[in-house]
Amino acid sequence: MTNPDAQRPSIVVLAGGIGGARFLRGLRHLVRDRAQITVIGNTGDDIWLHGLRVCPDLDTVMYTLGGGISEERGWGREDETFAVKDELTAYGVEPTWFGLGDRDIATHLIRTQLLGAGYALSDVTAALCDRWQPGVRLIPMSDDRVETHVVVDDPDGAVDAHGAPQRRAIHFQEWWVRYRAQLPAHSFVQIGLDDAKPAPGVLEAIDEADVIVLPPSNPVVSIGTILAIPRIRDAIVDAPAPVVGISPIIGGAPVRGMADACLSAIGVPTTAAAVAEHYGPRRARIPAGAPGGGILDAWLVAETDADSVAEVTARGITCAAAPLLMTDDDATATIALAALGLVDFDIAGIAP
Ligand code: FO1
Repeated sequence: MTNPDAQRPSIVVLAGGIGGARFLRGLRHLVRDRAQITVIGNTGDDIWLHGLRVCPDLDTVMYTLGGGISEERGWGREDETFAVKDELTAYGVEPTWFGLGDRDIATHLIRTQLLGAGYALSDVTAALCDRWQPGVRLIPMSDDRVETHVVVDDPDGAVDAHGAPQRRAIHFQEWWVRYRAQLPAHSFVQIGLDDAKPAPGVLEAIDEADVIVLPPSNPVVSIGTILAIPRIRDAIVDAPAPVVGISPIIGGAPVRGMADACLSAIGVPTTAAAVAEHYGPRRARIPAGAPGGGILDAWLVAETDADSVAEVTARGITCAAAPLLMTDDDATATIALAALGLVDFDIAGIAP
């Protein structure tokens, strides 16, 4: 029997794509209906493509929790075909480096039509989730358009008047998919960020949360982009709820994706401790005199990084090591339980 939401504890999760979605599936497996899970989804990866609005991270969460994800790719739909993509390629239509599957295109057609009719992205996302029933409340970080672009040396080798490489901003998806993040990123620029407002319900969810979780999503372009939306980071710093994160870096490398390329672009070492430092200890928890303004109360690292526990703890962040490979929902549920335990968040009846 599901308790009315008013009584169920509220878990708020800031999520990007594949890593965040996989974590959410294990978290849902852990709490079942004993807690309400609200996901604040990254939309900085979004792209207009062939006239369609594509929201990769929202769709990855929706498909993964709704049972429609391609497990093999981690994005897009299972049992997918790419006939439309092949036809577009036959017409010589660019870009050909981003594969929209035929089933996936239905989602983008509906989203584009509803956005065109004036509905907000958060309303459109709720409508799409009606079909998929992800078992969580999925809210985009903002209804405003925010797009991550990456400043790189011109891939075609153009140089400026002094013969230095010409710098160019390319869409995150071109950097991520076409160039596999192999072009050194000088910086990330979120177009539209300054004027973006948190989507309806985001600040309220943060303020009313019983616990806030940073899953092993990309700390720069996924969670970092959500935190960069004006007022979201401050809302988390000031929230009554404890904040716990799970390291996306194990043994000096990301488990999947290319978070290392993103971290090096902002001068953060690719280590579990450095990412914790990057998020920062929360004001109330830091030793007197140390720099504060962070958002982390606790940080879960992998067993291979157990030697960093003391360093993170010394920064005022509760830290422990545990197995962090999300090999299946049970393993991920165990990770979620360990993370929630670091901030004494216990849901009655949850068996370890
Ligand atoms: N990733 C790729 O590596 N190649 C693709 O062709 C590709 C297409 C694609 C289509 C829809 C979608 O929702 C995601 C897609 N992705 C693709 C993954 C996407 O780049 C990532 O999910 C995120 O943007 C990073 O988390």
